[in-house]
Order: sequence, then C-alpha cells, then structure tokens
Amino acid sequence: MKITMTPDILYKFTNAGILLNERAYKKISSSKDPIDLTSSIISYLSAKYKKKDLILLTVEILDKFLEKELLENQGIETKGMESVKKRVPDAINSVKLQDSGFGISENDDSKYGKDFKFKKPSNDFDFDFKVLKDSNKKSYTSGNIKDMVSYFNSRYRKIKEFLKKRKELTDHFAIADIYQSKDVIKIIGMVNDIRSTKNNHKIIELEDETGEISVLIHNDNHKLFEKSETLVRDEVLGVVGSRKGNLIIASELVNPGVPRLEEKNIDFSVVFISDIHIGSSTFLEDSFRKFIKWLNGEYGNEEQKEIAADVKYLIVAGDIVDGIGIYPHQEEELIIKDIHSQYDEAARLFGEIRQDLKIIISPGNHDASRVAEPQPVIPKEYANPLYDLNNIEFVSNPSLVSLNGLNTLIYHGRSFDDLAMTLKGFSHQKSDLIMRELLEKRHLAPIYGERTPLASELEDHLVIDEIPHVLHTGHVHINSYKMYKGVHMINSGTFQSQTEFQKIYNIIPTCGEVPVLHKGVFKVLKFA
Ligand code: D5M
Ligand code: FE
Ligand code: ZN
Repeated sequence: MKITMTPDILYKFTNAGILLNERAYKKISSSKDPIDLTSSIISYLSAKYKKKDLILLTVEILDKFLEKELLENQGIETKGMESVKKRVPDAINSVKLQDSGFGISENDDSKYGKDFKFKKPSNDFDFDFKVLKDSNKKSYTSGNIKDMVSYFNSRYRKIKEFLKKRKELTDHFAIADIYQSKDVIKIIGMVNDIRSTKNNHKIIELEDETGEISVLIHNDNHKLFEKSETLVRDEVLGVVGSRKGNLIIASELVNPGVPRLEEKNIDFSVVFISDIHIGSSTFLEDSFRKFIKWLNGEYGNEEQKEIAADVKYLIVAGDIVDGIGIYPHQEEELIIKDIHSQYDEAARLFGEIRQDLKIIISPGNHDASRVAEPQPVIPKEYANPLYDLNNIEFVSNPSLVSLNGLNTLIYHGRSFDDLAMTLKGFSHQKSDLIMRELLEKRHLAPIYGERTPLASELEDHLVIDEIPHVLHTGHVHINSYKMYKGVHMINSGTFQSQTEFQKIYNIIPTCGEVPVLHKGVFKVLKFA
C-alpha cells in the first residue's frame, strides 16, 4: 500500500504537518468514517501543536485519542484524566522539531558535490577530504503526500537495483504477474507487515509497484525461519518460493547484501568519537580533556603518543551537546541550560585540539539540527564559535565522506533503538549485529514510523548506496567493533556517564574509550 497509497486522508494529514505511520493509516482507513475521523484528529492535534512541529501519528497516539473520544461520547468528562492526556503529548513531543527551519538548510552548498582540498596544514600531510554524499541541501519535504509516495518509491527502486544483481533473483516477476507461472517464483518487494499464524509460522505481506502478496515462512524450515526473525517492516528484499493459490511459500529470503570489499590501506590514523553530551552534568570533562591532550601529543605513553602523531582525522558522529528539551525534566541534568552556550563550550574544547587535524562533525538527536532524519548539518546560528574554527567540517547525518580515499559512512544511530527493540537477540549492547543487519538490508533506518523520525522526502537518503570502508555509528553509548566483509563497523561509545534514563533501560555506557584506526589497525585508547 505504501508504494501505491494516495487517498484523501493522507493529503489532509500532510497538509496539517502530521506524518502518520502505516499502521495508524490502516487503522484510520478501516474506521467507519475515515475522513471524519481524520478531521477530528487533525483539529485535536493542531490545537496542541504549532505547525512547525513535526508530528508523528503512531497507532499508540491514535489509540489514546480514540480512548478519549469514546469516553467523551459516553459523556464522561476527560478533563481530569491526567494519565490519558499526559501520555499523548509525551509521545508527540519526542518528535518535535528543534528548529524552525524545518527542511531547508541555510548552509551554502559550495562544498557539496565537488571535489575540494583543504588549505594545507603546517605539516606535510596532503589532506584529501571529500564529501561523497550529503543529504544537506537536498533535504527537504514540501509536506505534500506526493513526497511520501516518492519516498517509498525511491527506497524501493534503489534497493531493487541491488537485488536485481543477485543471481538468486535473476528473472524475477512483478507481483501482478506471478499467477502466470507454475514454477519457482522470484519477487522483489517491500515488507508491509509481518505476523505469526496460530501455528507459529510467519506471514509477511510484500508489495511492489504492481501489487501485494502474502508470503508464508514455514517454521519447519528452520534455517529460513531463523533468517525471517531478522525481517523488519519497510525493508526491501527478495523472495524465492512457490505459489499456492494466493500465497507464496518461501524457500529463500534474499537481502540486497554486501559485496566483499577490498581492504583499504592507509598510512595515517582516524579517531572516532560520538555522544560527548557537553552541557550535561554527566559529561565527563576530565576524560574528554585527557583525550584532547592525547591528540595534542601531551598525554599517554610513547606508543600512544606515536599513534596520536599519526592522527589526521577526527570524526564526531553526533550528540556533541546534550541539547535542551530533548526529554522530560532534562533541565535537572543540565549544567549548561542554553543551547548556544553548550556549543560555545564545545568550541572552547574543540578549539584546544591541534589545528593540523581535520575534525568532521555530524549531528545526533541531541544536537540543534532538525530531529527528522536525514538531519542537515548543525545550523550555524546555534554553533557560530564552532564554525569559526577552520579545521572543522560540518556534514549531515548520515553522510559519506572520503578521508584520503578511506570511504567512511557516518550515521548517528537513532534507528538502533528500533532494531534493538524489534528484533529477537538484538540489543543496544550488540550494535555490531545491528550494523551488520543494516549493511545487509542496505538501509540505515529501515523501519518507518517508530522511534526514529524519518522525513518522507522525494528521495530516501538513508539507503546505503555504496558500501563504505568504515561504518561509524554512535548513539547507543556502548563501544563495538567488527570487521564485516571488509567493512570496519565501529561504534564509538560516549563521554557521558550513565544517565537516569539509561539506568531504567540498564544501559551501561563505555565512557572515554576511543576507537582509532591506526594505519588500518583497530585500537581502543582509554581516557576514563
Ligand atoms: O541515547 C542514549 C542511550 O539511550 C542510548 O543507549 C540509546 C538509548 N535510548 C535513547 N532513546 C531511546 C528510546 N526512545 N528507547 C530506548 N532507548 C533509547 P541519547 O541519544 O544519547 O539520549
Ligand atoms: Fe547520545
Ligand atoms: Zn543519541
């Protein structure tokens, strides 16, 4: 339906600045009077939120609204029902935009799409830094339903190109054509739904540009069933199987996958950090200052100092500052309660780093960029003093950069929350499993409309078009490293000690443990 849906109710929602996920859409469209229900939800939400706020309507919010409506229709006063009223705005607040410049970034685009070299620094290293892919300028949505349809179409088409190249899927069918065949069926589709039958088999609903079909995954087929446990809604994959009436019995599930990459030799070092959370009372300033001293050659043993001397690039994958209004009662955990002052402090700290290394900064969900992904660069108006440091490059989240030929895909990792919650055996601790899965699915945030706010734009910028040498992520605050098919998958931990929120989720952060690719060899340096 996502590829083909264009009904009136979607126009109404997008015009009101409300994104709705597919489950909410289904629920509304199957109600008695969808148009009437749509109007009342919109007027309810619009009364509460300014248009600049991006509102994501999930089934949970919808259910709260319906609960409230039902009670009101029965003549029960809901004014006093704090629990209902409270939970609704909480859920919505989590996707509020932080800046009014939703969508279109004001940054100049002279840097993008072109090869450019930096001013040569004082030593003789020849910097060759390129932004290969950045969603910055292109990143906007007009709030038109056409965008949402184009968005899913773009995702489908891009990933289908990878799948078409898989030998398992040569001579694949359009879903509308499968009834013409009695033999093996091969299709490429987007997952609309995943559910279990009462006998604990799995049914997935697949959609392509021509139609929809149900696919059965029999639990007797253990290997296949195990593979199906990593399926998520909205991913695009191939299915091989046989047709039985209106059903396909799957024999194989095919991911777009990752071709093995030749390892890239480098004769310099790259340092990966994220989740510094400057401004928070839990920011580990001492540890961060030790790290800076190390970079500057003033801390550590001889071997560590030698590594530091080889560092040419420092990548920061988001959550530079703690931000404000990110979660309820955040003020109580802030030392610096103003976003500009947080970035001022960040500039003071980054300003102490030696000038002859290049710093690349990409935003996270705590930074002052819009929250919907792709996130444009941290806006200059919030971080002027950082922009004044001329060894810093600002890139979007995600973005693909080349560091003297070492292609590095930077993504903060917000979607890890969704995958950790959705998939059996996955967790925040196992971000290496998540990264592998994302590479296999060729998408950084496959699930649409859950915790990760995704902007439905004309193009899906979170498709992994090109396999990088390095995938650098953060967000989970726990280090991980794995080499997968030639890709260094690195999660860079944090400089923030455990927060109250993380206590609840039992997230034990790795603090001040910094991953480094030292001439191609992975190392971790500790500054706790
Ligand atoms: O994320 C800090 C940590 O908290 C990280 O381990 C992810 C986890 N986290 C953040 N938001 C959520 C939600 N909504 N559900 C579950 N876990 C979450 P940070 O972005 O620094 O606040
Ligand atoms: Fe963080
Ligand atoms: Zn984060």
